[in-house]
Amino acid sequence: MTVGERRIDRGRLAAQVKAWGRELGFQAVGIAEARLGDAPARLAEWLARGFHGEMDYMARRAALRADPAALHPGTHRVISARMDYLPPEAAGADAVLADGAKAYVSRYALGRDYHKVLRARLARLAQRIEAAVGPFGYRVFTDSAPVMEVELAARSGIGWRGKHTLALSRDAGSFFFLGEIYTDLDLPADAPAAAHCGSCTACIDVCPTRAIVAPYVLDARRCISYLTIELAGPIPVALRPLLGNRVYGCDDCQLVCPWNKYARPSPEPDFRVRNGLDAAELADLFAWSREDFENRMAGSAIRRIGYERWLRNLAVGLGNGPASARALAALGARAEDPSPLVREHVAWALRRLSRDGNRDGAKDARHREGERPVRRRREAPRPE
Ligand code: B12
Ligand code: SF4
Repeated sequence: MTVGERRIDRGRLAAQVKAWGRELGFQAVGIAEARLGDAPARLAEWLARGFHGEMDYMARRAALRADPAALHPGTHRVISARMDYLPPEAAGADAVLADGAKAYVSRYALGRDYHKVLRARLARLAQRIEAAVGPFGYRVFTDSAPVMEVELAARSGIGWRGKHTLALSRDAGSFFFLGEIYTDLDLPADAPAAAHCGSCTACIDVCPTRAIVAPYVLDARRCISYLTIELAGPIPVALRPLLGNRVYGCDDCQLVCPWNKYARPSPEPDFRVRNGLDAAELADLFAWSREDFENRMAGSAIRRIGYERWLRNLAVGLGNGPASARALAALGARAEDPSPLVREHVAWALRRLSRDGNRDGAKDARHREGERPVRRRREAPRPE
């Protein structure tokens, strides 16, 4: 291919891009054609069914999402990159989920906000390409742009789409972020990833809120990740008991997945656990002032939801936990909170704890009426 005046060996450049990506901290890099097949039609159906809930941005920017060249004119190929995020030293997820006095924070949010990390790294990768081929058209994205990231990752060979809708890889499971470089370079595209879920339905069966309504289809309005992060107002009362102690996101559908036996700890210092968030007590977090929240969550993705939503989620966690003197005192101290949102969730939690009586010492708060037990990761299917 020719870039400006230069003749470039496309195959060699593609191999270099992947090697540079690994040097820059990505665990895998793949290249896809900038086409999405029938994915935009499925996106349209998902939106038509209202599964996006209050995420208006998903509907507003659907046309750009459906066509890479509409988002960035001239886009011909998409370089997709994977960065693993499991912090090596984090407390075990199952143990935290089983302890109703503790707060479960999704593994992806235990360290620094990944957006900046990935965007900066992708920009450096693009600069390395530019140094080799001269000026070329590109734009980098991760998460917050109208890009069908999982679809593009699957098409670039990075991973197949699991039934929980996330990208999965045979050698890394699914605990990774995705980012892309949209480019006008005519790089050779990789073969799409083959699927290896077989007949396994562990992720669908384990979901506490039954949010995966069919294989590959998620009703976000029921997903704990949506309820604790995206939803601004009150959490629907019927779903509150099902949240257990999950106060920021949810990992259940990934924790149960047999392929996550192969998930690897991230070498990225930015993803190391901060503020003891891997195994903090709900009551301790609930005692943070607004200033504590702003200071301690600076640089964390959690800061984006703001103090009120954070307290709302913690109140639900406390209401689902043991009715210990600590929990009751923590909730009582916020019964007159200035925020109506927080007050209402605190009142709900106090009613729930008083209804259930003093269960001080109860370890697992999830085995109550109407709640689904969390299952351990399945052993089957054997990797193909
Ligand atoms: C909106 C969003 C959410 C929403 C909705 C999630 C969803 N599944 O749609 C909420 C808030 C619930 C959410 C939660 C989470 N998210 Co999110 N989210 C996104 C975002 C911004 C857009 C996703 C999207 O386009 N959804 C719209 C629907 C229609 O798309 P879809 O699910 O891919 O739908 C496809 C399938 O239904 C498929 N399909 C339908 N029928 C069939 C049939 C067959 C046979 C097949 C093969 C496919 C198929 O076609 C559709 C179109 O492609 C992406 C970033 C991005 N820009 O892509 C991150 C992203 C998907 N999220 C991510 C993460 C990490 C999470 C959480 C794990 C965070 C957490 N721990 O709480 C959870 C996981 C929940 C889950 N099981 O999906 C990562 C996933 C990385 C990975 N390994 O895949 C992404 C890619 C962000 C990133 N840059 O890393 N998320
Ligand atoms: S993240 Fe949790 S609530 Fe959402 S689909 Fe997965 S298991 Fe269900």
